[in-house]
Amino acid sequence: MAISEEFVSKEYNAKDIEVLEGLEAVRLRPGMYIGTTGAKGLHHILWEIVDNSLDEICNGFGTRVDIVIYPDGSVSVEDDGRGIPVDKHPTLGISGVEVVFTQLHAGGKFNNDNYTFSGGLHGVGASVTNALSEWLDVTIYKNGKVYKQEFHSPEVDGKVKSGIPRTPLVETGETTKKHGTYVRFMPDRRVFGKELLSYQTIVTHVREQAFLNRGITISVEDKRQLDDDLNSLKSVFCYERGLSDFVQYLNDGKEPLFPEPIEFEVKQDRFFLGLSMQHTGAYTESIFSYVNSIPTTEGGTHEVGFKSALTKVMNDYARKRGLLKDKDPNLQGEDFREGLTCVLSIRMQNVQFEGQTKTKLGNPEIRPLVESIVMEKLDAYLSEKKHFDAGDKIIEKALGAAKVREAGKKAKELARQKNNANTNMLIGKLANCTGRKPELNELFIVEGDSAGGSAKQGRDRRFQAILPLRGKPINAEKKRIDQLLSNEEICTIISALGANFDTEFNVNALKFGKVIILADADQDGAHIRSILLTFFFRYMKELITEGHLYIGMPPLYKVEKKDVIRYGYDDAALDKIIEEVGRNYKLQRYKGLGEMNPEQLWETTLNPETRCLTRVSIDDAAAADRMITTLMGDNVDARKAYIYQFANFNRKDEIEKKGYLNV
Ligand code: TTJ
Repeated sequence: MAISEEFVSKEYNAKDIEVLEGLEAVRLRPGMYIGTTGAKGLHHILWEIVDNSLDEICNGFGTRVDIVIYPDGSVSVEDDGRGIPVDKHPTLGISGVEVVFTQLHAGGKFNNDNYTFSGGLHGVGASVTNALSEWLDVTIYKNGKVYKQEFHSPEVDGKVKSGIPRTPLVETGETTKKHGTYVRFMPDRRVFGKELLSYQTIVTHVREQAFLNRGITISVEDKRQLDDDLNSLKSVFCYERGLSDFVQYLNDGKEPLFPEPIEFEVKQDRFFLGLSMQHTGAYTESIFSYVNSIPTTEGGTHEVGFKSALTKVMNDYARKRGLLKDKDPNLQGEDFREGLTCVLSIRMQNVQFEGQTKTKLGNPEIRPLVESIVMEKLDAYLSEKKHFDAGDKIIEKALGAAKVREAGKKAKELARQKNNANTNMLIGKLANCTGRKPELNELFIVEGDSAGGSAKQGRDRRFQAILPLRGKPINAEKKRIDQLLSNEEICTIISALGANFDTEFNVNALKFGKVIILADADQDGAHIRSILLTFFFRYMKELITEGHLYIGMPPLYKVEKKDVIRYGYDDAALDKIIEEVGRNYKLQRYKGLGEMNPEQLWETTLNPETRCLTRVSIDDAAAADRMITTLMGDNVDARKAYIYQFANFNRKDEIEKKGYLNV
């Protein structure tokens, strides 16, 4: 558009000053608004846009949301809602469209009167997406007309003006019936580097949203990926039964104890609750809770209310049905949750999030509210004769769980005694260090005996201990605690750390200040890393929250030329090294840790002066846990791919900072 330069300089100057300051703050500190400028942040700016469309559709003003990824790296979101308001905002004096895309936190000012519940409550608004985009175009179909406006982030005098209008909002045509909003934007490479949108990540997120919002249709199309007929990769999600479809998806591959999930929905003026649950033969509980479509991974008052209602109603039911006798004690809450898959979704106003990852609902009034609703609805459900089969199956499962709980207690007690009395035997494999200051000591958990052997020889034994792992440790997610404790690798780790586990975990008793997971950079290694992360996340959380858990990063390549040796940690780093050393070099590709001799392992991976370590954050661990447990269903390939991607996530971040290592 030819008008743009003049337009920007003349008409928009004055009133945009404060706006620009707002969006420039986002540019200066993207992390404050979207967490990271890695893959997560990049997707976050897409969710900001998608959330707006979902809000509109979920409030009944449309039926579908379509997402398209283009070969140039841009992405579009379109809905068939009412269209963003185009008239002038009464106090700000600019169009509604401009408010949405240029005013920080416009969501709050703008949406609350229009919607009872807003999914984007956690969101920072579409203006943040605009601020972090090279360009953003919006088209609105409304009142029989088509409107367009463009924004961009040009560099002026060496400074980025972020998210300024490139054109005013203009009426460009007519339309008969079409209504809705279309937004396409280009995430800014100056912010996100070479990071790319992931079709798989978008599909997983969108599928979850489609489960949570029954009946709406969301599609994702990736025009970067074409099949032989030149059709792009595409998925469409629409679930008529919503939460129950979600539960059945989660239970895919498990054995449900009764055919139809138990489900109910309640709307009370400004509050909504939806619940679906079904037990399977599994031993773990999988409760997925959401507030305004945001996953509450750490639980909170709504989950507490649900759990206590479940315990009360089921004990009551068991007595009514004669499955518990007067003399029998009540079953415990955890008994009723063995093998439970449950999705709890509430919508409410004035949400307070708490917890380490701000994914725990804090509102105290919600606990009794959810408890009373679930008690009433679950009781009513189970009082129908046709549901006795489901009810009885749950009781039967809980009675079994109670028995195992007693057995588990004994196993745990036994393990504890073993840990205390027999530590030396159990940690026979551990090559301990000699240092007496736990906070300075490091424990390397190393994949494979041969790498373990090299590490034992290559380490500095004054402060580095090595624990080689033989096979794959048992997946903590899949097993009961007594089975977990019969796994030698798990017991060895618990003993070596010397700080007990589960509710008795005592971070102050740790024998090592740093616990470093060292696995190969292949899929097997990634799997082992994620199993260990899941175990630590579930049974030794403070190890992560207090910053003691690390991932070690062995190099993939060694380049040797005369007496110069350099190590590359990924392909890009290798290219760079080769460019720098010139011709006639010797290249070695490490397939695994086991291929390195003790000196090499010391130089690249053990030596604190030269190694690359990444501290595991609770966010990483929670994401691993969530992904491993759930959203992949029984799609083994997707699960593997995701685990691999996740497990390398740390690696990638670190490599960006460091690239390669010189010794
Ligand atoms: C707000 O209340 C009046 C009628 O329009 C409502 C609204 O803003 N609807 C709306 C916003 N529908 N879709 C959007 C939207 C869609 C995308 C793709 C991006 C953004 C920022 C908003």
